[in-house]
Amino acid sequence: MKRLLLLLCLCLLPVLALADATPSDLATATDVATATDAASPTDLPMAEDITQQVLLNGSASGDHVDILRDGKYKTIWESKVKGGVSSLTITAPEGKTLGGVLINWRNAPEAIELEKPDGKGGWISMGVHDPRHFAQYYDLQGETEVRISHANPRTKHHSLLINDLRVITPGTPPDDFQIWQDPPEKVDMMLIHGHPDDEVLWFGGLLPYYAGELHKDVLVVCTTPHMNYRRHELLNSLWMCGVRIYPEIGTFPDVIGLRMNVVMEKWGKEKILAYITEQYRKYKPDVVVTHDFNGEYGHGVHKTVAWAATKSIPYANDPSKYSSSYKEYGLWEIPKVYVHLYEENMIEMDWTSPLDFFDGRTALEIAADAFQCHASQQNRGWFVRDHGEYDNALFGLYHTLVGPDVKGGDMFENLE
Ligand SMILES: [Ca+2]
Repeated sequence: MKRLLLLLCLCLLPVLALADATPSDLATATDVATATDAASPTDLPMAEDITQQVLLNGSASGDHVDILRDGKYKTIWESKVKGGVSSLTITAPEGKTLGGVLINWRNAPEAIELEKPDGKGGWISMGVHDPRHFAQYYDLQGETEVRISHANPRTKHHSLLINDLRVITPGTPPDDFQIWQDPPEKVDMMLIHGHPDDEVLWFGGLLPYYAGELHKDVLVVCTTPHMNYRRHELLNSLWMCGVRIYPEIGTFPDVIGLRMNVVMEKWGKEKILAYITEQYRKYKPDVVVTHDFNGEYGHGVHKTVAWAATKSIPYANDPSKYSSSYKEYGLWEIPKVYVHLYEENMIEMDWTSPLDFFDGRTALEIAADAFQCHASQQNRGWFVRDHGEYDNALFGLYHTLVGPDVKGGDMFENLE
């Protein structure tokens, strides 16, 4: 089931990408199309993960290339200049070809050029790609050797900084191989939270249930990117939960402490309100879910996010507020907004039913596994719990255009 869905997603990618394609996007879209090539699911062999078998910059190991494939996001590789170009080359092992590479960038660079050998000792271009994502898939089109470098001739000598990568042969990628979709013009649900790991700690089975099981278009907005390795932990967690739309990752710094006014001062009241208002207008969610007003255990960032997410509800539909995003995206009136642990119009979600998408596992079990993706946040006393003081199954309907929930347990009640 999951494999079929992923295949469908892959088939849709060219269409989505072409909707507002730039020349560099067109290269990406065309490349993705060759990956699946309209074959039926039974025609496509499973891709083989050859990460540990490829030569990286001509090396099987050593020369620091092993930190590119040690599975750790804290070990970061930096490219060196060779022949005037700072690049990464990937060479297939004997008898195999390169299907694609997933690169976890330390910094998502500007446009990247993919090249292949021209047979005369030089390189010819396979296309220019705008990475956009911190975890970016590149189709390597069955070549045996490729070179990756900055596309801009003026920055060809600039370093590439990569946390980790994975390489596969042509075919259907493994389930955990992240090929992210750009957000559609309108989403079903938006989860707005503060830090990587909040998405499962305080919202429990929300993402596995709505994004995975029900295939809703769910966009996660994480306001605080934190360290680069935590961005990748977040992406791993979201992918495990069945989210396939690449998240919006904000640039608001983390602020340690419980006081909301300290966070507000650092973030800027107007800046966070403008940011959230823009997300509402841009992605037009039917349902928004956000933090507890009391910040769960009192975290100032969580409190500020809840405040801004609710304060911005009328702003999204008010042309006098933040005119630049109004001019770009128009207005949006959000039908329903849920706040974690909000005591009015409270509903209790059931995260404990077996889900087909996850082969009978429950949304809560998947969320608990996804929390393990946050390797840097383990053993700190946090658990994914649908009970107790910070029960991740309790939400209050803070705002509704479609009346109160009557049955409960369904955030899309009265919308469908
Ligand atoms: Ca690494």
